[in-house]
Amino acid sequence: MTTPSPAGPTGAGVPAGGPAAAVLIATDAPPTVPNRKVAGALAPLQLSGEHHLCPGCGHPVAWRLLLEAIAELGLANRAIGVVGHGCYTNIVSLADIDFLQCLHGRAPAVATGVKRVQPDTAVFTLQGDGDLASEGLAEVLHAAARGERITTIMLNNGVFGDTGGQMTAASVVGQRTKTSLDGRQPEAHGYPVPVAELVATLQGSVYVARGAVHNAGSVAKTKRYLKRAFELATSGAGFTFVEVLTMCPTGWFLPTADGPDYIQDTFEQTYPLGALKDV
Ligand SMILES: Cc1ncc(C[n+]2csc(CCOP(=O)(O)OP(=O)(O)O)c2C)c(N)n1
Ligand code: SF4
Ligand SMILES: [Mg+2]
Repeated sequence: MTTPSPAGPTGAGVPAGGPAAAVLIATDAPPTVPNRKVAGALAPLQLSGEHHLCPGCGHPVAWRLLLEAIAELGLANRAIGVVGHGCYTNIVSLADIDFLQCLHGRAPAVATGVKRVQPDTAVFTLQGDGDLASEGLAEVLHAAARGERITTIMLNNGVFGDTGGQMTAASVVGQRTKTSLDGRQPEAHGYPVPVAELVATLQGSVYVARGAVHNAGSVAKTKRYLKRAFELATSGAGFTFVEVLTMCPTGWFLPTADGPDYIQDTFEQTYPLGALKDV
């Protein structure tokens, strides 16, 4: 075994066997770097690191990508977000951009009004799958068909997370929810509604993509999708839509760490990732 020499000024021992030998650190010396994070962890436009979402929730990752995209495109001063109701709505209290909250599912209609009154703004909606696919599906389809110059973002975790994890129109076949304890069965509950595919068929939509936040590669691509969607909508090209698959271990009855694999093994089979439409 290598025996360290007495600790030097840095506190680290020099191995008797020379620099190439294993290094043992003397633990009785003061640390040479502070025992805390040295780089800021807040995203641009993020006011606080505090949120009330569950450990392992995917929404905060999507929030971060959204804020980074807005900041990097220089849209912070003219971005206006319109949210519905859900766990994701907590973004309004920790992001330094303007938000409106509206009735469940109605965000695309409210965003239409905002954009038409203030055409120079970068208007987007942030909605959950319960909000958008279950409560307000007509709103997003009409906004897309009209070619509104807004961006709609749907955070899809396949449950009404905020009210306890009930099944939504986007829950996948076999998914266990509070209202489908034996798993979603097509005979009893029907099939999931693929919102992104529906929006892509409408002439007024110019960009449709589906991303996810369960691994590093998907996180990087999702940010690119968001930036492209904002660029096209703010340039006046038409309606843009980005769906983001997010983890909800609480609503899925899963241990926190199993959330990413559940997206990969289950959601991705129903909702393939990638750009579905690009002008
Ligand atoms: C008209 C109306 N119906 C129901 C509710 C109750 N409600 C509040 S949040 C929520 C769940 C939203 O689920 P989702 O949009 O998927 O967001 P998540 O919580 O999963 O992020 C529901 C049903 C409400 N506020 N208003
Ligand atoms: S219930 Fe689901 S969506 Fe809501 S905070 Fe918890 S993990 Fe996130
Ligand atoms: Mg949801």
